[in-house]
Amino acid sequence: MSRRVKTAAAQLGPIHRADSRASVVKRLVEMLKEAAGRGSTFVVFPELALTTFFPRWWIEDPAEIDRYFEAQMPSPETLPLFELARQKGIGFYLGYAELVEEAGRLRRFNTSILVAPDGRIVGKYRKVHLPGHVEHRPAAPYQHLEKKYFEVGDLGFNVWKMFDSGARVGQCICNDRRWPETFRVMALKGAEMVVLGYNTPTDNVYAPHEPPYLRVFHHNLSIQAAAYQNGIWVVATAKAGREDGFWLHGGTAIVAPTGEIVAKANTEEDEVIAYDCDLALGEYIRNTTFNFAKHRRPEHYRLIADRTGVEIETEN
Ligand code: CDV
Repeated sequence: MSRRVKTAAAQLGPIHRADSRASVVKRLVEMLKEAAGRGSTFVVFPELALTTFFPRWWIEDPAEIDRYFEAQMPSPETLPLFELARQKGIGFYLGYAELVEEAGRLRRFNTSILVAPDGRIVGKYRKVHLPGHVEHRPAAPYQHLEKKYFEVGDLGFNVWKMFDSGARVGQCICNDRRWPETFRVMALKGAEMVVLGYNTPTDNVYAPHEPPYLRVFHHNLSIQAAAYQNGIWVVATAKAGREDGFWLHGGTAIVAPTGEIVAKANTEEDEVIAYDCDLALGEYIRNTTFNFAKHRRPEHYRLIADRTGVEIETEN
């Protein structure tokens, strides 16, 4: 059996604060239809794909905060996407803000799911590397309050078998892509493809001198290195454009295990890109240069798992 996954990345243009869930789901549905029409069997949507990137806003009213969260998945609003995907026999990745009651309390996560072509949710991930801050920074041009609105994900980095080909698919979210550990853990679990969504401001609020072109360069650098160093496909989908005036960069891309970008978006609007991903392509990389079993030396990597921050230790 051919081990290929016809994969689409469905980039979203801006979603404004006033936009309704129904209007967003309609856009997702349209893109899923387009992907299906182009023969794709897997569609990757962005991070927090159902709302504006609300962590840029300081919000005090708990009810207003919870308006951005999903207490149910699928919900009556998102069901049309699940139904269409099932009709078309398409799997998808979707990022959203998750509100859940667990261990007797309400918990909030920046979450993504993998949905099989029969409409079942087969995999869930909760974002581990939450960027930003907790406190209000009134002098900043905008906030980045992921650390206020979400808990650190507690599910780890995992891999799921999907499709008739049994493709081994891992998932992560946005800032996770900048951390090599993210991909290496999933590669050690046998991932052949890692998919992710992102919302990346074009300017770096912590380093205003950083030019916008470097933001896109660092995005590409991260996903291309991750693909090559693990011999895997990486699919990264943006929410892009100016949301209520705040600019998120595009750059949605499908990266081959060679590290080459094989498809990329060229707008900052709703745009579907697609590629027929041959899962066998990464095998030679995983069997040669990055044959983990043969060449890794975990005895020299212990510090990576044991230490979080830098403690200066020099040999002279
Ligand atoms: N949503 C994100 O995680 N955004 C971060 C920004 C803040 C740098 C990112 O890594 O793209």
